[in-house]
Amino acid sequence: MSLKALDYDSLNENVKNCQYAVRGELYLRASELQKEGKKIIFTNVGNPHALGQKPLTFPRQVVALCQAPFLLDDPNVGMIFPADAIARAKHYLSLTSGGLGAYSDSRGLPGVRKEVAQFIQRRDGYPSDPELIFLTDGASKGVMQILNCVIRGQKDGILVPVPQYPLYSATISLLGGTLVPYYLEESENWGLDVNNLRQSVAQARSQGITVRAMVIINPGNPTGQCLSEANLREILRFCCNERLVLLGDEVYQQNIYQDERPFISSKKVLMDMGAPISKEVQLISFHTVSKGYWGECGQRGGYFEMTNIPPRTVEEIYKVASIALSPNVSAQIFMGLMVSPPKPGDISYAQFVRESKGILESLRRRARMMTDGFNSCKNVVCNFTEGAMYSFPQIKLPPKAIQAAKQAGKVPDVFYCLKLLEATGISTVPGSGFGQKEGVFHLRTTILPAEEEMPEIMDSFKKFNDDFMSQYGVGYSRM
Ligand code: DCS
Repeated sequence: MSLKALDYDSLNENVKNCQYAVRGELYLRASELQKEGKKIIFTNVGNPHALGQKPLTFPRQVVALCQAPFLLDDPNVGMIFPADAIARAKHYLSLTSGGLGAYSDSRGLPGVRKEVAQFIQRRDGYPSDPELIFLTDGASKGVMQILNCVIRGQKDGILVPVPQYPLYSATISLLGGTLVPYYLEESENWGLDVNNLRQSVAQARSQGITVRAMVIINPGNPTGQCLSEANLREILRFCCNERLVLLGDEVYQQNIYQDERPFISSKKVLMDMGAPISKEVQLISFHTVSKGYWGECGQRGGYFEMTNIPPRTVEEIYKVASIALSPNVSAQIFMGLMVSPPKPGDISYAQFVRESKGILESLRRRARMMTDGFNSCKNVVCNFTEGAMYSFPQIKLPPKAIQAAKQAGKVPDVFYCLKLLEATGISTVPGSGFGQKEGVFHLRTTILPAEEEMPEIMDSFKKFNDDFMSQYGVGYSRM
């Protein structure tokens, strides 16, 4: 009997080959344990509100009013909502054609795209054109749309950092392209060495792969490093010479926990380099409302900005975006608010600053607590989380533990993370889900648990780890 299209054996192989560890085996087991009544600390996903982060007040007030515009006609509205929130809600509603229940243009509301362009211009000091900004349902959708335009088939390669956030590996698999890895140097604070890039490209080419684009994640996920300006310049020069499109994933640009290397956008560095390179390199930059001190993951708001992309290509990307009709309109308003928050003198300014600073300062302290906690554990070493939302310690698994994992039919880091989960309820993602060098093991955890819970979590991690290491002997597996 012939198979039907959605019988498992007849599914698109690209779908079956695609792996997404952030919601993989560990997550599924954690969900099961939770159903059985065990307390689980979900540190597998960078989902701040799920771990208790409170939403910023002002943007929620504005969007609440946009969702329920009849409140604006209530004579008591001013008793619940500050005047600047009311004014902003009216402003955003005036940018829509029928409120939040109406589709917008598939590139997003022109008025919000203009606000995004103004934000980029303020941030970078260079003009930004709203026509080259598309609003998306989270950064993920934008990344998928762009990779879809780039990848023509199996012979097309995309340079992706290893370790990487698996949106990239998964989407490249889904689209039937080839991932070309370049390794970040753990011993250099997860720095990016352009010589590694050259080697990766040469090797891919020798296998008949056409390398078409390069992904950078800055600040890094899962690795947490912030790229220096000099490094970004090298990368842009490399992309120019190799004729690669640069996909700059900058979703963690607000999440910076050190002062030596503040965030600097790829667009600014490119423009600073001047002609001819500033007119040559094709760059797509991504941003989101899911991260930073906003953490509004569930709203699904994002944008991408295109630099040096020919108008006919922009038209094609517009067409692709149009198939999905319209990004979420409420999320577009969150994006508008993120790029134009309350200003000094506004009624809500002080509260907004207090809330956002409070979150960022606490994240900075948590980044430090986690790194120090991991580094106090037996056979664990961890680079400081300079930015983003994750800690990515290396776990030096003793040979006996590797043996035990093999016997259990598990990848060694999956084995370790499962044991950690069962013992402590801490739900992490094994390093193999992000890619790592052969024979080296990691785990990723977010730095998002509530600050007051952090000492207890790190104590319980340390106890588990040190017992585990004693149980399996103290040998080192690192080659
Ligand atoms: N890019 C990077 C580097 C990310 O880490 C994420 C989300 C995204 C893009 C997509 O975000 P949005 O689609 O929500 O805008 N990070 C995932 C992670 O590693 N944990 O949680 C989600």
